[in-house]
This record gives sequence, C-alpha cells and structure tokens, in this order.
Amino acid sequence: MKKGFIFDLDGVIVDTAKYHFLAWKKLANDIGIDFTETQNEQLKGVSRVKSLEKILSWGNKTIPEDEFMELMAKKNNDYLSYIAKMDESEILPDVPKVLNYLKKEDQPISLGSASKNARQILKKVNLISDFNAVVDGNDVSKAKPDPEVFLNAAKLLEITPENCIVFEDSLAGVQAANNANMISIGIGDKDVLKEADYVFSDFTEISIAFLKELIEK
Ligand code: B16
Ligand code: MG
Repeated sequence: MKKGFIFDLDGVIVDTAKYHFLAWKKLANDIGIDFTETQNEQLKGVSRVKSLEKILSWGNKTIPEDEFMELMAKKNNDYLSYIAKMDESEILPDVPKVLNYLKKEDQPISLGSASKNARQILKKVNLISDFNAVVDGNDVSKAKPDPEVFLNAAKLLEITPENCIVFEDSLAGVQAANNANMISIGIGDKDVLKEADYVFSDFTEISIAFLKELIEK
C-alpha cells in the first residue's frame, strides 16, 4: 500500500521561524513598529504578503504599494542572509529517522509549504533529494487553510487525498489538511493544534510502529 506523506517545512523539518522573527523584527522596528515573539507566532504558516499586512495593521500603518513591495524584498534579503548559513545541523530531531523509514518503505514524500524559499532551504540542509515532489509558495495562489498546496502535492505524488498524511505545525496548515480530506498530524502544542487527527510535540514522539500503522491503514 502506498500513502502520500506531505511535510510542511518551517516548524516541521527546520525551525526557520527564528530567522523570520529576526528579519521581521528588524523591518518592523526600522519603520517604528514594535514586534514581539508572540506576534511572530501569529505569522507561522502565513504568507509573506499577509505577514507584512498584519505587521502594518498592528502598527496602525498604511503605506503605498511600491513601498510595500520594497519592504517585502528587504525582509526577504535579510531572511536569506540567515538561510545562507544553514546546514544539516538545523534539521529538527528525528526528522531523518522518519524520512529514512518512509523511503525504505517506498512511500511517496512531498513538501507542502507556504514559503517561496522552500527549495533553497531543503538544498541547504541537504534534504532535497528525499522529496519526490515539492509544492511551495511559488506554486499556489491560495494560502492555508485553503487545501490547494496539499492537493497539488497529492496530485504530483499521484495519491488520492484520502490516502495522504500531512505533518503541520500551524493551525491554518492543520485546517488545510482537514479541508483536503487528508489525515492531519499536528507537530507542536496540543491546545493549539486540537483540530488535528493526531498531535505530537515533535518527531521524537513518533514511532516506527505508528508510521507502519499509517501505511497499512
Ligand atoms: P517566505 P511553512 C511559512 O513556511 C512560514 O511559517 C511563514 O512564517 C512564512 O511567512 C511563510 O512560510 C512564507 O515564507 O517569506 O520564505 O516565502 O510553515 O508553510 O513551511
Ligand atoms: Mg509551518
């Protein structure tokens, strides 16, 4: 039996949220807006455009379109300077254990991320060849909780949505998986991700026996 295993990137495979935080904080502070870690939490899984819209609204600021585009480019350049220094040591605990088992069992694997930098990050941490398909922020027009990103991944893997399993750290992502009719596995806080079919703090809690069950279900 083949299942489609779809992984979100930020917060599931690597913790790039800390770099998004540093880059957004610098940008927000530069234009006179406060930016806290709590606010950063609300940007998880949210697209770059939507993130900047939220930051501006928190600061009660409106800016013209060309300045908006400039600020987004500035934030991304700053973010990319952190990404440039990434390597395999930044892969979250036991992610390779899970990927290696799925590969051994010949299970199709895809990325399903909102980030436009996803391919670059997968290359930096040397995981790109583990993925049979990559769907990222460049490939979709509708953001999570819309199921588009995961439905595209299922199509590329040639697996029906009901036979796909999604690993996600954001509520919007879990909702996107549920909206796609897929099995949703939340990675993180049980209270935040309670809409998921299963929730684990991280991959160290996910056993090979559980993965085997998912494949055989
Ligand atoms: P970029 P994910 C998301 O990645 C991040 O969680 C979110 O904070 C970020 O704004 C978004 O990607 C867009 O990222 O600016 O690199 O295109 O969790 O969907 O893998
Ligand atoms: Mg995420």
